[in-house]
Amino acid sequence: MNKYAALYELGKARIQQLRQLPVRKEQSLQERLEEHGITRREFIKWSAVLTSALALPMPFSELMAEAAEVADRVPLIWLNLAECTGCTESLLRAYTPDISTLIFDHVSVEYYDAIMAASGWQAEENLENAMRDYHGQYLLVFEGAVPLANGGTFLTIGGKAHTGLEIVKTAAAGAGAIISVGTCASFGGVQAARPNPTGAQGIHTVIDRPVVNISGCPPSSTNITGMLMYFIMFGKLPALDLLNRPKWAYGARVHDNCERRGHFDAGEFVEMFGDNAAENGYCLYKRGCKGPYTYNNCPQIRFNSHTSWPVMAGHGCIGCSEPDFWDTMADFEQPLSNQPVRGVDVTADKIGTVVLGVAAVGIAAHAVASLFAGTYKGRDNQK
Ligand code: FSX
Ligand code: SF4
Ligand code: F3S
Repeated sequence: MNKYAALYELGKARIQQLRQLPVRKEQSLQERLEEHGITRREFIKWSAVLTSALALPMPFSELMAEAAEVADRVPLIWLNLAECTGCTESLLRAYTPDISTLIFDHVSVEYYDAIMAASGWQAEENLENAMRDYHGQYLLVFEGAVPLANGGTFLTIGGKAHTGLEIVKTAAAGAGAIISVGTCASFGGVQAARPNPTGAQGIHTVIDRPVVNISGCPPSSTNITGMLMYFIMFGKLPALDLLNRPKWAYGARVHDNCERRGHFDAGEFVEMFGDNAAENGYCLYKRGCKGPYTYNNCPQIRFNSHTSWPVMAGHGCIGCSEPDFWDTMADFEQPLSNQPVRGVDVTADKIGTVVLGVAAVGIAAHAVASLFAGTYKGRDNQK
């Protein structure tokens, strides 16, 4: 059996297993979609798009649709720690709820600090009940970093003043799978920027279990929903890179799929924001774009109901899905010059200042690509 056939069988068995579990939502997904005027056809299209975002062959789109229908059988606990809540905003704040948002609504959210109605003692009780009732089964999502300085007291939550560190450890012990959403939960994020007074760290550093990192500040709603759907569909974690990010989302650089890449290769750069080159959509490398150093699928997936992404909006990528980007990628509007991968700067300057023939530009661009390929070759840890 080839690997896709085996995965398909695994997905089918998992969905069958989920169907046996009690329905947890009054409304079926079908009714929910109809209420928002979303047709079956649009839903099928959504399944196909998410399937291709997960780098799965098209027959899996049928499984994706079925998995979405039984998503209410999977209990989810979402905990907010030290962060700005932008990740939640990225997922839920659409002008009109898109299909991803509605599917997320359909998942059995047992506890979610940022959006639930309960507060205080009642909220704490809800969390304790959910962790007890669904021990070993719940999908646990962390949003935000965990501060470790002063015994973790920079972050205490609720009437019992549990530290973030205590909450992370307790919740992780009973989880079926753990996902860190956002660069803060993945790598510490803005809290961990130098000098990191609260000792903030990514979640995976304080627990002894595998954690999938969906980095980005914030990540796209597709990357968040895609990861949830992958777990619902297969009951296991996807292939990950060395930073524990799913390869389907973080397997290529922003630069590899950027719509301005042709301008980079042709040596056509924006020199100043507002110049003619900017108006013409030229490459933003010289205005500090960190797309060549950043692994994410933003150019294909985009944000805000798939309407735009940073480079499309006219600003360079700031490297928000990479560890320590606040320190290592700044100045955000200047190219890196003293970084380990500075070869790209030299080459781009040459491309920008020397009049080269088409062939020579091609060779230079190829050299840049190879340089990065070489730099990052060691990151993959799974086939
Ligand atoms: Fe961090 Fe997410 Fe940036 Fe904000 O919570 S990844 S600061 S967008 O919201 O964690
Ligand atoms: Fe796109 Fe930035 Fe790469 Fe230019 S440097 S092609 S703007 S990702
Ligand atoms: Fe972040 Fe760069 Fe994408 S800044 S949102 S990784 S384009």
